[in-house]
Amino acid sequence: MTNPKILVTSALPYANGPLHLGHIAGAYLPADIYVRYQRMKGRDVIYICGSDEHGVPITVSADNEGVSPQEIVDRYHAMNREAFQKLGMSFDNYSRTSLPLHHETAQEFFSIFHRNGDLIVKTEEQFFSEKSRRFLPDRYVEGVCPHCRYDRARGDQCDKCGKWLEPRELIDPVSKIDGSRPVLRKTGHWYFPMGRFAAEWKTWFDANTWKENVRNYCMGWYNEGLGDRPITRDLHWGVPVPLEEAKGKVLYVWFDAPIGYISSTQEWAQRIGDPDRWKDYWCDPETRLVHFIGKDNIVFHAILFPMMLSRAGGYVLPGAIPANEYLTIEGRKISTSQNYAIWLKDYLDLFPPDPLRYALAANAPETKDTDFSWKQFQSRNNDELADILGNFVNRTLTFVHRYYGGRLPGAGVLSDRDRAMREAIRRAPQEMGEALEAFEVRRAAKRFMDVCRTANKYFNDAAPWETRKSDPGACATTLNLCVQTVRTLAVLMAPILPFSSARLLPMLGLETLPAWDAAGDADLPEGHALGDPGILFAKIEDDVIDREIEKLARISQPAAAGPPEKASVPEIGFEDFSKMDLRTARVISAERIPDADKLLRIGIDLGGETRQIVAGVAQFYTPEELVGKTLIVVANLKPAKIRGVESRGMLLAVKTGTGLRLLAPDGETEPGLRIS
Ligand code: B3M
Ligand code: ZN
Repeated sequence: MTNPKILVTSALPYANGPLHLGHIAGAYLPADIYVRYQRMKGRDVIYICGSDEHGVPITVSADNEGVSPQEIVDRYHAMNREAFQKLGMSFDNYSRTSLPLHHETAQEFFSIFHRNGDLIVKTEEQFFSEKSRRFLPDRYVEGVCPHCRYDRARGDQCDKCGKWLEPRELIDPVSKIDGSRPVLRKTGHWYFPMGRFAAEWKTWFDANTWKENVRNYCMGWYNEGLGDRPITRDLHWGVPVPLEEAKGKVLYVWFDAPIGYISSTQEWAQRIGDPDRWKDYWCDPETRLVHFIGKDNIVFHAILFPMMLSRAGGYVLPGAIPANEYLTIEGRKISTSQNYAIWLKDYLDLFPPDPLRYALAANAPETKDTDFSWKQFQSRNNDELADILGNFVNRTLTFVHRYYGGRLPGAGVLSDRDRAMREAIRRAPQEMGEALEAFEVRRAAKRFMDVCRTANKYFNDAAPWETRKSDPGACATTLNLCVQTVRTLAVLMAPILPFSSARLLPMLGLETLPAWDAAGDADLPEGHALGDPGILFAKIEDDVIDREIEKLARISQPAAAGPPEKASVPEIGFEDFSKMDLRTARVISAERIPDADKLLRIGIDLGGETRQIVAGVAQFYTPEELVGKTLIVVANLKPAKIRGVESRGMLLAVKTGTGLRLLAPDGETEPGLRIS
């Protein structure tokens, strides 16, 4: 096979806030693992990213803090770049879209389309705040989604159903800056007529294989009609539209941001002193362009950007889009507005990067949402990294130091067991590589740990501490194979656990890491001198983990009436279910809580015991209609304070299209009965 060029991108994170584990698990870590693997395969790969510094997410953050957008992007660009670096993200370039180079490149695209007649100008009515005297594009307006009725849909996209919206489509729109009801006002904008290019796009799209979520989202949009999409905005922050008659308008952030991949590559080429080098990747149809993104970005990477590249002409189009699903934390959806997240920076202040890389890789949200729990993280570190991988490496290296003076003993005749071990490490690079080529980092991580398990078991079964006396030849063979296996593992672990691999190298007495394809060669010579052994993974104690769990539990839930959570729900056994103390409860009192228009303070009778519960049902029930009802409550939920009011238990409810309905037993029922 020839050596294809691979151009890998990760979504440019908005520089309006810190990164959290949800970001990392999806668009970043899997990409870094993939890229590190490709480099070790000797492929011609570059990895491009940078901060997305435009758009309403930035200006809204600036408005909220009362500072300039520049101040926001400077702060978070620096912060995110540093956190990425500490996590070991190996970008070839990490740029930012506020750079003049990016502005020029983005404007160039607009100008090409403008010149070629690929844009339409339309004057249409758009939301305007009379109170603040300004237009309200995109996220400056929120309202009810016309498709799924989610009540906090943003003007550009609904977070719940993922549909791309125009602010005008929202039901009950409200201005985010001043809470006013916006009015419609005429303004002229440039539109990219996606519908006009749809047939051409479809032919290209159908000729490729795509991940299922990418195909499904795209076919959904395509079937609804792609229409004309406005690519300019009435905003003061962004890339100015390069036309005299467009003063005061900027390019839509989703028009300029993907071009950021190109300008970041241009910046890289300049930095390495070969300014045209970016074209080797972007302008070669043989390049494999791979976009790692989250599923909410699919439409932009699989439809809009390929159309832009194709209309501009001469650019390679994406060959793979490994779009990830979401990560939940302790069973709950991440919410930056409620501060419910694990921030990468906070993690890195407490723990080394590798255990997180491994835990997230082993549990990557590839085909469905997955959950991160601190307990599972602890177990991945203690029971897998430390007890299996770390233990195998440590017992092997210390044994060789103790009994062979730190020099590799030679192997004699191989037994069946030895041959099986030898075969396992010979096959492993290929097997793990196949998973990585397919962007399946979960499978790769699992395959890797399986090899570690096999190795650890081999050490146990071969029992060198016994054969050392009874059969020294067999003992030497075992240790030879174990050290060869440690060498194999040092290579295989490098994409996922780069820091640990780098620490293992001197312990193995090696200066450079063997190439991926040489990982299974078992070619360390007899007598090879090992370095000093050390501990690769420290165990994490319960109290450290418990503190983190506590921290998250203290972040209060948005009352019972939050939006339905799309969290993936793992299977549980009956013992898990029976941990929940679900009971019937009769409402004996209910009243509004001052200054909390969604909450009711509810007194319940639990069959002899009375309690107070705070529930977010005030918009759906009056206090009067609740009193006397028999409902269902989780009686053993940890007490919590909601808006300063103690709540002991939680009412069960479902969110329907129109609001919230409390659950009740069918027919007359006593209070306090256990549900089973
Ligand atoms: N900044 C959206 C996001 O962070 C956006 C990605 C741009 S990729 C060109 O979800
Ligand atoms: Zn929706």
